[in-house]
Amino acid sequence: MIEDLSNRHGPIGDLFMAPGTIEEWQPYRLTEDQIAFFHEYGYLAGIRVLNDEQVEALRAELTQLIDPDHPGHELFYEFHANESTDPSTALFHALGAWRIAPGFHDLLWNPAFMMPASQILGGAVRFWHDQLFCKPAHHGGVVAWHQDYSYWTRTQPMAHLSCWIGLDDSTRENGCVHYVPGSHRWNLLPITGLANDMHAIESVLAVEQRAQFKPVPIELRKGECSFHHPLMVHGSYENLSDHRRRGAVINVFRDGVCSASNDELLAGVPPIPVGEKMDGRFFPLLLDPTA
Ligand SMILES: O=C(O)CCC(=O)C(=O)O
Repeated sequence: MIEDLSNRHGPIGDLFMAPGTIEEWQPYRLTEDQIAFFHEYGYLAGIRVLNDEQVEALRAELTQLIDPDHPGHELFYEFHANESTDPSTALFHALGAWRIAPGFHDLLWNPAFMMPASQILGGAVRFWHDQLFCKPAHHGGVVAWHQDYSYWTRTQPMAHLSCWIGLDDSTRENGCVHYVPGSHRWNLLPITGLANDMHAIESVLAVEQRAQFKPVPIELRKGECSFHHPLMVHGSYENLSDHRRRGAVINVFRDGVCSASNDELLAGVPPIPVGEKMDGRFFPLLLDPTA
């Protein structure tokens, strides 16, 4: 067994530099227009958060993490070598890499992620969980249309944010994420499945929502990210191309979000009673812009 990095609430290595002064934070700040775009459409894309060296370091860790014999494997909250029930397509999906690999751990404290996240959330940023989504070339599976918050109602109020980070160039051909602009203003939709029927969500859409369902592809260069609102309807099509598509996701919420369940919130994590604030070893505060 390896060290469980959830005990470490700060960067371990030097993959990401920690700004020391207000001036050093400036390059990471979003503009007012970018923040306004997020609130208008429910997403913001094309923000660079990794350089090539950081991408390479995370790719190398990912290659090892995918192996179920990895010595830290037991620390994943969830691990689906193939979340698709159709064995002819493959979607690797796992939660909890931050506990196992130093690069994915330190990624949470990446200033290029933390600053935009605090600006969009309008407050201090607390970690919820991470995710890995990987599609191989030629037979990569879909991520069906869904809203993230439909999986997260055990944490309230809804003040959450997702950041999808490309570890490969992601394109229409290799199954990039698509967003339905404006869907962050819709009601909370029920879970209709994550990895099989791309269009299962249609069965729960109102007539007006069907009319407004105009997805846009979010093509990103490796090292770029997109942020999306917890009600944003999003998904990604299969990958039949010659190029694999790997992505890492960081899910956070504004500090102050509470537990809404007395059950385990993530597999193996001690429960937090209903109404108590999410914090402690598994939910570190990443950035408090007022501190
Ligand atoms: O990687 C994908 O295709 C889907 C990612 C996703 O569902 C998410 O970031 O919430």
